[in-house]
Amino acid sequence: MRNMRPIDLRSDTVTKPAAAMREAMANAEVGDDVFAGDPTINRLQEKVAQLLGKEAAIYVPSGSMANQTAIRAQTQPGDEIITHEDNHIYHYEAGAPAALSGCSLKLLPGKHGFFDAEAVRSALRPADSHFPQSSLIVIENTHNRGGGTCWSIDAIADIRRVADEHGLKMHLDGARLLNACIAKGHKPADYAKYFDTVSICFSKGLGAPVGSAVASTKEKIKRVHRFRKMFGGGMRQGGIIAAGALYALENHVDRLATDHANAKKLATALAEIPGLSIDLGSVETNILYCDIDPRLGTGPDFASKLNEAGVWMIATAPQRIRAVTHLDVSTEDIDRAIEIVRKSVA
Ligand code: TLP
Repeated sequence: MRNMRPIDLRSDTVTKPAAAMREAMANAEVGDDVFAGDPTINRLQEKVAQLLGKEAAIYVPSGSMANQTAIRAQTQPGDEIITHEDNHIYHYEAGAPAALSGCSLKLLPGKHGFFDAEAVRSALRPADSHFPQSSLIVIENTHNRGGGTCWSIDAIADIRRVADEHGLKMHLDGARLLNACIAKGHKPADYAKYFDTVSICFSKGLGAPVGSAVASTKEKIKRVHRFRKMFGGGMRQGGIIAAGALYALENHVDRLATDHANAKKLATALAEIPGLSIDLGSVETNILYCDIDPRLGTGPDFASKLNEAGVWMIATAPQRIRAVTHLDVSTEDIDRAIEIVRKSVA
């Protein structure tokens, strides 16, 4: 295995720009984006706003900054954000809602990253000065720790009704929204219309090297712009990287279906290996979680064994590993990965 290229399934963030994307980046027209003068960033922002059916969009350096600027723009210190206990904003953003916006989180349980309108209703704080003020609901779609699962539009619409009754705003962490759209046959705007702010990432399944965007009304994007500056995310000749994002939007959306088929193929084969269990029903897009029987060691042990054998996955819990498919992993790589996992277990 030593001389073979490792199959990197740690995340869809690991993709590297290929020649055509690099060429688009090298040829990008640029300007100073802090003065709104970068034509490539402006073009990207218009395209994202249109895709999501919103008035405006803003390019930001990362998915975390997209979420955190959207949160800061729609909350006050002392507010409470209603979200799922497995959401990225809670697990993987370094405590940012508390640190950057002064907000606490009301965490809802639920299978696969989902919760319903009734759970939101019960989580709402009474209008009493003792309590934090419930002001924002954050939904993640696809849901990363839920297994790349896709929210139903009906469930979102029900939650929106509760939000409207009580004057709450809604943010969509759509880092992988386009995966959900490809899997479910929805348009991005079909989901986005229920949210005040929506983020999407270009550096996950879409395969661009850097960047995310937030879309909303013009007024709200002005606020997000202010917080992007405050959080240190103002960029100058960012058109170089925005060109990679534009290229990804133009060329890498429909091919997400291949990543989904590869994830399904991998999941189906791994589920047959004794000692590995996978909830196959939850594998709707490009992410799969695999529970490891303790007889095979812990999740981290098993991941490091696979790592040495040339298949890179990450442990996300003591007995759980994650694999994510993406455009730098072919169907042949998946076949090879399956063989390597089989041998490692044997
Ligand atoms: N997710 C990464 C890690 O941070 C866990 C991954 O490998 O999956 N929202 C969601 C749903 C995400 O999955 C991620 C990244 C982000 C936001 C943050 O994006 P970045 O890494 O660009 O800040």
